[in-house]
Amino acid sequence: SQADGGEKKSQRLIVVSNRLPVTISKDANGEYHFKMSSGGLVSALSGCKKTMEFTWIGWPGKYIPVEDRDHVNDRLLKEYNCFPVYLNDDLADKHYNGFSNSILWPLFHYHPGEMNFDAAHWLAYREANMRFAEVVSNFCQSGDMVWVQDYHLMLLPMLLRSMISGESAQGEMVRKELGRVKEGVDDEVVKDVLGMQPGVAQAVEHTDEGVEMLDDVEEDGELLQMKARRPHFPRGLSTFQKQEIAAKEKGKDGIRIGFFLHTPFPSSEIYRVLPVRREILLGVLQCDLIGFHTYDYARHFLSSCTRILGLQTQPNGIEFEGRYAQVGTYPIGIEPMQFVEGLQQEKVQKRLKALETRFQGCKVIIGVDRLDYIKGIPQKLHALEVFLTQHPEWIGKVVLVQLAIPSRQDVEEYQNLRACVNELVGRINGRFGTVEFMPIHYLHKSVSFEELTAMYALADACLVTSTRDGMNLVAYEYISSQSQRHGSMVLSEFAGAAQSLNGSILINPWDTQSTADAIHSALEMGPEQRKSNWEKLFNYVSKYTAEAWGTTFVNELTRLSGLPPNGPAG
Ligand code: GDG
Repeated sequence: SQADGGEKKSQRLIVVSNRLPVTISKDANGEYHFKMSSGGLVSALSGCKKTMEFTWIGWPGKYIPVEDRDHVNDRLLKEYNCFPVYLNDDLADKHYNGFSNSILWPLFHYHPGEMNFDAAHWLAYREANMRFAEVVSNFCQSGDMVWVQDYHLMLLPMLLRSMISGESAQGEMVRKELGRVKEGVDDEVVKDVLGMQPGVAQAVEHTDEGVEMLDDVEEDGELLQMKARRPHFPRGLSTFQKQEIAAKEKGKDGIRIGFFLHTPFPSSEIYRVLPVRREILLGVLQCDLIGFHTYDYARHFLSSCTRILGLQTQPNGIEFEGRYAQVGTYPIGIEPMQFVEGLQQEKVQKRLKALETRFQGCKVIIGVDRLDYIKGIPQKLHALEVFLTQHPEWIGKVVLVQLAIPSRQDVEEYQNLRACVNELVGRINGRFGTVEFMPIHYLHKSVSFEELTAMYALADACLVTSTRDGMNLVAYEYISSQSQRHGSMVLSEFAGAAQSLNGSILINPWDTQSTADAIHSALEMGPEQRKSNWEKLFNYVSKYTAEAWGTTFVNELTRLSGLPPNGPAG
């Protein structure tokens, strides 16, 4: 929208995540309704939205009939800056529940025993990443920044690079497995363009200017084949340089791609269990910037690249096919003011008073976790049981309010966990409970933001016992809600947050005795110590916010050119 053409157009930022942050519903009259969700990522991007032209691409979470899509797409884009990637239910299920949550999720959290590798799920993962790449590549223009989120989309950077340029990233998967070279095309030509991703562009014949090819182009929902031309490349160019030349012809050069992993990246000794370990690494190596929550995760990623791909790495990145993928640490945060201000609401204050009356004379420990085996809920319950056994004077004087938010209920491991936790809660309550008193208040449901804030403010301690956790934002939220009480934060050393939240009581959740001891210290800690801990913690949480995280990552990505810091090697 530059009338004079001289003004610099604002930077475009495209964020890609598995789910769009919008929930779509259709009422009895056939009318569509949209509701924006308020997740962490939404607030994290609020800073970038102020200075950039912003679009969010993702799966809308629901099947939309083809005839309704024009209307839905239009409203999503105009009202919410969102653009959908449609997946049918079967593909979405195999991609999300199948590969993402039954293979990558357990493996990245050091649960190889829970990993169910199934080739059909891998194919679905690839296919879904392909669909995303098609939508993003159609959408993006020269100079755009594309920021890919999380483990559901680890092949997207590579597929996107191939599509925007027609020049394949050297990923073996793209070359061999996705190769859908049309029959009947001259062998020599096929060889010449094998670097391109067939199925996206197919070579037809050589001309003086380059290679004529047929490009698959989607128009009005129909797949058309259009003639396009790929230039002859001078000898000795890296894949990166060829990609840029070819992309320029299509008006899609200078596109920077970032990737952020919200989970841990495991040690290479665990990562190498993955049957498709090469493909996943190659998938993200076409990025300009790859971000992790902690230094350890970044280091594990780099050492996996060395051990599995045989690549040489630098402490801050890795050169691959002429492109430099910078690797860095960007610990996420929250918007603490949402909790500080939320707590001032009359409704929340009223609820807090009611809860305080209900639990008078009794200390409250809060646990808030998705019901996921990485959150160490059984470990937490075991530690509470040991604590109550060794300190019977606390029976009747402390309760654990454990919120377990239903999660991924279609996956078998989650159903097993649910049964296990039900059993433990029943056993412990049966053992220590009386008619008047139960030590564990267990809720298997989600609660409103207001209720959650009131519970955070009520609690004298918060207990996070994850056996692995990318970061853990519950700890941040509890700290933000404790300006009055200065409650103790008991935090697993296996949560990324343990690297940042200095002032917490750190525990190893597998060490039941130490965890029980930590519960004891948390409850008995004097007000001065609690205050000084809380001040340190709140200081950190206020400084390293979600918005700061988003802005820092995007600013770094803006700065990068794709070239190695000291020019191309060799
Ligand atoms: C992944 C990584 C990383 C939960 N129940 C309710 C509710 N919540 C909100 C919490 C918090 C969020 O859900 C949970 O965030 P976590 O960070 O603890 O965990 P994951 O969902 O596993 O997130 C994690 C994160 O990505 C970000 O990178 O930190 O390590 O696993 O915000 O408040 N909110 C409301 N009602 C509930 O019942 N309102």
